[in-house]
Amino acid sequence: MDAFLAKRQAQASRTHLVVGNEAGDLDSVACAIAYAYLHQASDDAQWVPIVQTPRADLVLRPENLRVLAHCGIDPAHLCCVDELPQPLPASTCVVLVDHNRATGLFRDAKVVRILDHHNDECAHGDAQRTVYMPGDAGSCASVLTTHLLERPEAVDRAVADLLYSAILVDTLGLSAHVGKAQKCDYAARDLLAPASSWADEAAAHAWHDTLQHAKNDVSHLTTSEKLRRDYKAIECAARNAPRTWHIGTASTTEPVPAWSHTPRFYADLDAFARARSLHALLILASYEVPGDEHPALVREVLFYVPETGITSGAPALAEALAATHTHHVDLVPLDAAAPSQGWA
Ligand SMILES: [Mn+2]
Repeated sequence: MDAFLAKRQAQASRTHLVVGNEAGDLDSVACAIAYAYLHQASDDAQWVPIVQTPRADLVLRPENLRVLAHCGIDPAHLCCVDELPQPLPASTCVVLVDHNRATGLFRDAKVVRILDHHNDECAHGDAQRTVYMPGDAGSCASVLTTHLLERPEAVDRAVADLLYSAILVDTLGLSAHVGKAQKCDYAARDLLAPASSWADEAAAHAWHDTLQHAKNDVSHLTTSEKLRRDYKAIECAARNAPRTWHIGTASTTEPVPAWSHTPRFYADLDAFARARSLHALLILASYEVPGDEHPALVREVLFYVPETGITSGAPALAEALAATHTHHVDLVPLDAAAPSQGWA
């Protein structure tokens, strides 16, 4: 696997790219590598897996590095987004994994294939698509496994380990009570586990704990690094000016209230939002707390609007969100610090 990646990375004409989403999570990285690897013999095209993380930021995801090391993959042999020519050659073809609308550098590339598990934005009408709803697959690695692995008994151990690790991380260890794991994920587990390093359930649990621990240990990161770790940009059409809202979402595993009271928290949020010309920045925290029988999953959202953002519409939008009470969403106010400028 590592030799394959080194060869692909050295390829001069990178015109066929398998691209994971811009958050660069394990699911995206594993799917991009696995897709390229699985198609090396069966396709005319030389697919190059792309990690949508600048090389310097690979260290922000220790769980990814942990899995790569386990699979014998040297991160130096991966191709990072900041190592591609800008703009891309006009002949560039792209396979999207773990998202279904091309972003950034890939926006105008020819998308030929999509494998995903997010709400389908129905972009790239010509592409061959295998897009599951989030409620039907907890991980893109599961979609890829159930659709592309024709002979799972012959699957390479490194491929099985990459995909199985991504499924474990995305579904919180395939836990039934958290509710992220779906039928597709269990089916993928059944295909991959026997070929992987964690054939029995106890070993898989232990591996998941190791990865979760690596993922949650963000204590050494600055606020800007925590925001960059799992970041996505969204554009929303609006009826009034500025017509297009630029919204950033930063997913974290750190409780927001305590974090918001740390020095320079809002100053760092503000600098982060302004550097990306954001109208609003959302921090989406999700983490487990001990429960009566099982750990419970807590989700928090902090909505920050810099002074230059959509301050007039922000309070109304936040109030509308806060008024949402369904069996899925039951928001209660957070005990977070207030910013001295901007709005949260
Ligand atoms: Mn995913």
